[in-house]
Amino acid sequence: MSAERPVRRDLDGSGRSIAIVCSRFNEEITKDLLVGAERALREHGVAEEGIVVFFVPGAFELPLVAKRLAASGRYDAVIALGAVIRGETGHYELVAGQAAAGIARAGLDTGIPVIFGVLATETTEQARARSGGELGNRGEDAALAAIEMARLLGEISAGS
Ligand code: INI
Repeated sequence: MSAERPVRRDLDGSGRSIAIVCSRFNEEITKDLLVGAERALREHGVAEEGIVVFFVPGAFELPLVAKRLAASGRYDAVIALGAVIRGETGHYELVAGQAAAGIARAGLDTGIPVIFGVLATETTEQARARSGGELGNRGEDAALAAIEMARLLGEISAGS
């Protein structure tokens, strides 16, 4: 079990609408990232109906769906969750690199925060440690980043 993370009182997600796109590849890991992300969103005030989850086959498919969701105008932020593990693939660099580049592009192209919640590790054990194990949960980190970025971009738009 991961150590319990204190609620960040400065991050208030109430009234926010957040989409999560989650890869099914390495599902044993990504389901824990998803649990962590949803829990952190709820703990920081995002209502149940403000959280929408979509699934894709693998990390390579995350950017297209993330971009479509970001461009829809329905969400304040999009969180992309996945796990790319080198031990299990010869094309680790390609999948991880394309996922990272595509997720960054989705945010830049749409102006909506698209958060990179993709683990890229050497081993399954390293991924476990970062998805609710001794090194925390990258899904939770991604949720907090989504709320922070939604607030920041809102403030910039409002001119404050
Ligand atoms: N997808 C992942 O999310 N993680 C991986 O580790 C991985 N490996 O090992 O190859 C992976 N491959 C699938 C890829 O993301 C696409 O779904 C597939 O190539 C179809 O486009």
